[in-house]
Amino acid sequence: MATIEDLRQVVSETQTEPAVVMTRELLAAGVDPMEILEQGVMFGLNDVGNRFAAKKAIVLDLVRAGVTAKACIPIIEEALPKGESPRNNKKIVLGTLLSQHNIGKNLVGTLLSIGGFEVVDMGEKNTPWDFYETAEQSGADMIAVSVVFAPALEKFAELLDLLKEMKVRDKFPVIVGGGVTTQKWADEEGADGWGAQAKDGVDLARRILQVA
Ligand code: B12
Repeated sequence: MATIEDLRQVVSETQTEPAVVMTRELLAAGVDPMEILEQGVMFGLNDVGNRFAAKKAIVLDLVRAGVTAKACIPIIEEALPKGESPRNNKKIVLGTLLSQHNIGKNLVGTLLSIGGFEVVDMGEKNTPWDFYETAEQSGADMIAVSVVFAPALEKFAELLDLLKEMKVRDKFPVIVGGGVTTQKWADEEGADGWGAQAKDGVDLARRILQVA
């Protein structure tokens, strides 16, 4: 039977079909879906990212890695325990700032929904103004931002400045995460919370919005 290490390997090689088959196999064998996601799919994606950074992979490899991950993730999401949390009346606006990378954002959205929150998914390539406008128009309780590549880092500072300028900084707590962010950076920027993993988004939202 395939192991999580095998799954990581085929994701790293961007072999979509074998990755899908192994994901199914691991789930059928009772392996924890979050473990499959984090140690199989995400580690494999990281391998591709590291090769790209070392100039041993090209953009097409990133595209293929994205396709492979996106084929496995819905199968894993299906297997996540659902309906454990009652619906709460808290609404969270979620999107990526600038970037096209939406795999992490989508995971955050799925887990927030499973966690009982209403998610307003703004999709990709948003500007600070998009976040502000959507939060106002939807009557959001919180903004969750996914920052996956470096140019978005300074845009995050712009978002917080914009919220201050519009006098809604207290109205919309802002949480952030994503591959290029760190706790230290988020603290320095003045974010209300930072998470390394998608599941941290749920803990942060519960704590900040005081939901049981
Ligand atoms: C797949 C991929 C792509 C795909 C994305 C497909 C898609 N639909 O998402 C495509 C081909 C589009 C792509 C394009 C590019 N990419 Co790219 N890509 C990747 C890759 C390999 C994986 C990204 C990913 O999905 N990771 C898995 C997810 C689950 O991780 P994540 O987003 O970080 O999310 C997790 C946590 O961070 C957290 N999280 C995320 N958001 C949030 C939010 C909150 C509130 C919380 C609490 C938590 C949280 O939860 C998630 C799960 O636990 C990474 C390498 C890597 N190591 O990540 C490079 C990477 C991100 N890409 C990179 C680059 C440079 C690019 C391009 C500029 C390449 C180019 N020259 O064109 C373009 C940019 C396009 C654009 N305008 O956005 C760089 C960024 C470097 C940097 N410092 O800026 C990376 C790091 C590769 C590298 N090592 O150089 N890419």
